[in-house]
Amino acid sequence: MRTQVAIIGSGPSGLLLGQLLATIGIETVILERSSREHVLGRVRAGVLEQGTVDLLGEAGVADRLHTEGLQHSGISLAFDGRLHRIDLTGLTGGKHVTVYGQTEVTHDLMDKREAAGLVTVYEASNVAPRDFGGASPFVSYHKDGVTHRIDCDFIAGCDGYHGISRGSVPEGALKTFERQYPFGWLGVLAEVPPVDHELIYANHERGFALCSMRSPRRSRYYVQVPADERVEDWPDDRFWDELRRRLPSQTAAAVTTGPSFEKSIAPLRSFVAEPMRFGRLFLVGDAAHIVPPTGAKGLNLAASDVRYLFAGLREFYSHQSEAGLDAYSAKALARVWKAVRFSWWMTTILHRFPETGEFGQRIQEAELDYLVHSKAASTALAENYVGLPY
Ligand code: FAS
Ligand code: PHB
Repeated sequence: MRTQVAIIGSGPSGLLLGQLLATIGIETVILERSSREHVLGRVRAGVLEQGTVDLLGEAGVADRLHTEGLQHSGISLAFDGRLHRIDLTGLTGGKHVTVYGQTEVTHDLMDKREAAGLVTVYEASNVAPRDFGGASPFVSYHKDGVTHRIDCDFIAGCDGYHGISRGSVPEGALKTFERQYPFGWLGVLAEVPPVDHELIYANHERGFALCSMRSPRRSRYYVQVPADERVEDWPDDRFWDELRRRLPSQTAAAVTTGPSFEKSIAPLRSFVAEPMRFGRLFLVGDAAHIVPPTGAKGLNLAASDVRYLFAGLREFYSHQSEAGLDAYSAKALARVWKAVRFSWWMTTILHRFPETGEFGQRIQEAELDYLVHSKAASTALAENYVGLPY
């Protein structure tokens, strides 16, 4: 088989790149190691920057997003027993974010791809990018007991943090940067109305909590837990009690509880791999970088990588120029590192770090107090949260 761009991974990165390329007639094949159901069963991000919404529109998959997505003009920080609202829209000259689950984004992209009859090979095993150092790369994979080969012009490694693409890069060609956090996020989904019309990020001596949502009827909540915590030790009652203990009393009293239908623990880490291009292989999204979800940047960074790579591929196929492809890694990394910094900063001011002791606690309190009483500081948070320019 031959295609123009072989895409490894059917998450948001791979699907969005495939859809954008389809809009300009570039052929792709997506190779996914899991089943379609497994990919759709993952519950992850919830907040989209305007740039991500615009890119989904360019890909022709924003109809449901525009009718079901929730536009938010602010977030609240909870500390010292009260809520402090950050006016995202007022501080950024009219920008906002849209709350729309990654699961829905993935669903919309899959539906569009299938409607166009584009090829996604699910449950492909032993997927391997090959000969990407030269001009004739290919991808091999196993399916139904047969080894297959797809010759292509380019390979997009959209296979996430645990994928094969980054691991296929020659030894020594890659530099990585990592910070592990000593905690994770225990998240639940429940068919109950959200506690507030906007998101609430809570700093509390017992630990961080986040009140988010998926719709006016479906809530998404998180509490910080130790990195080695087990989800089976958290029955619903324990979760709801802990969440309410970390919120201001009025907010806690307004929480509607109910049975969770999804409950999982996500580890938190900051990770960047440099560079993001190796000949004809490009790393995209979580394959190249991971951020703690505190800044709601993971999915949005994947979208900005896709934007840059799509522009480079469009220039190559339309004008036989490699300038955009040559610039991809530096351009993507410049935006990645700003989002990594913001996500690290949001994580450090909102989570409990026992090892920093009383001094660290006082520094956090001073940072939060300054943040909500300084227009300059609030503006800096707001412009990063809604998304920096591309
Ligand atoms: P993905 O990991 O989504 O997709 C990669 C795909 O490649 C997967 O379908 C995988 O099955 C496939 N794959 C892997 N190895 C393969 C191989 N060898 N061959 C073929 N296919 C292979 N971001 C936020 O903004 N907010 C959040 O709250 C948030 N929560 C998260 C919780 C968890 C547990 C995780 C892991 C991430 C979370 N993220 C969050 C970040 C997340 O949304 C990612 O940024 C987003 O999924 C990135 O999309 P992709 O780059 O497509 O990677
Ligand atoms: C979510 O709704 O899943 C969500 C929202 C904001 C974040 C992280 C996760 O910062």
